[in-house]
Amino acid sequence: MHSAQIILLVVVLALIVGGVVLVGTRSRRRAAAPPAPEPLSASRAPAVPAPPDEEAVPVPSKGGLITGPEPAPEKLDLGAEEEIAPEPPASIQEGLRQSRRPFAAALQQMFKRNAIEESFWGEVEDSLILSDVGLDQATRIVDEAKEKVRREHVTRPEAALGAIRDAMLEALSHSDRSLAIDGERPVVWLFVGVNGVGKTTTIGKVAHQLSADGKSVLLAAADTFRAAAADQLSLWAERSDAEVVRGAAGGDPAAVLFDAISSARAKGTDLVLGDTAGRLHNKFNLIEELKKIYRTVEKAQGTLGEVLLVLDATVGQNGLAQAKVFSEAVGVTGVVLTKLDGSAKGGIAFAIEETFKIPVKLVGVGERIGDLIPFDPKAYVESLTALD
Ligand SMILES: Nc1nc2c(ncn2[C@@H]2O[C@H](COP(=O)(O)OP(=O)(O)O)[C@@H](O)[C@H]2O)c(=O)[nH]1
Ligand SMILES: [Mg+2]
Repeated sequence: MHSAQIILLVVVLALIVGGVVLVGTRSRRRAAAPPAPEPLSASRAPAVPAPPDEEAVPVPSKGGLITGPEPAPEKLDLGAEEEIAPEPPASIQEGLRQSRRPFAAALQQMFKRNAIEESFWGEVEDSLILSDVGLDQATRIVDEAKEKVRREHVTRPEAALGAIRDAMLEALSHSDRSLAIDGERPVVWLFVGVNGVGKTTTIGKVAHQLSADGKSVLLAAADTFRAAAADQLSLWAERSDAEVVRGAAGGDPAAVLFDAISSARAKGTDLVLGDTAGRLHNKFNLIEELKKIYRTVEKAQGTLGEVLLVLDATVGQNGLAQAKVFSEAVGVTGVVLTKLDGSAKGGIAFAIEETFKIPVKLVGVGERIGDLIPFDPKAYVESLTALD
């Protein structure tokens, strides 16, 4: 063998050995490497596996529908059981603890002045708008308070607070907020609204309160669009001592409601609470489905008591525009304003009544079963304007 050949052989051997060592090190490294972190979404995975048929339901592409933000992952875990244990009664003051701050804080600043000037009113109006009260209502409240202050020759800013409170209360004082509970059995309440606003949770809370008041309640799982929705409702039924009627996932929601009302009629149940889908393949389907569900109440010989539009206080005024389709599809009798505890602004009840001309009847102030209270305008206005 020539020396050149020997050198070549040595080089080739060296390359082969080096390669093997490198591959070995790599694979050892791979084995030793810590597992890749779970994607963030995994930690928020639903408490139960996603229903198998969820894939089968075509999910509309972005913007194709009337929905709010992408729905949160299905959450069947309704909270630890111990949370149901004795809990302090929910109150609007407690619920608005977070949201009253901006408006009250702005008022507090304004009241540091010596006299009421034109700019004072401009600032009140601005802070009302920033608190989600809505332009029209803010203007009306300020005009009215200003007029009252002028009539009464008030000059000190603190004295204007009463006028502002009166004007705010006046804006909310023309509604009948009573709930139709009595009537020929079964009285039916339907809950409509965008996905994720809190329909199913509200139904659970309402069922709990009605049951506690001695009423017999049956829940109709007419949101068949999301398979897990019926499970979620069944859990609430268990917790609130109510019955539940459910159909096949993806089945006809109106048929579920029909069965529920028929069953309630047979048993003499006082109330049927109907859950509905907040999202369908497209806007047309959603409206048609809602109308069909609405007509079913009569067809099944139930007494339509309430059609409650559920609105999420945290989505602000854009959410109201998206929810309008529901009030246009069916005759809504009242609004349930949920998540007021999570709203950083709190004044949305004014804008809702202005936009929909429908009274806010109930307010959700938390996720616990007792966190639903009747809407009391006086307590609401006092909470929004409470100076610390
Ligand atoms: N903080 C708070 N969360 C709420 C309230 N009402 C509902 N939620 C939460 O909102 C989420 C969506 O509720 P869900 O009832 O499933 O909405 P649906 O899609 O309209 O039926 C859940 O995590 C609920 O616990 C409320 O008043 N306050
Ligand atoms: Mg639901």
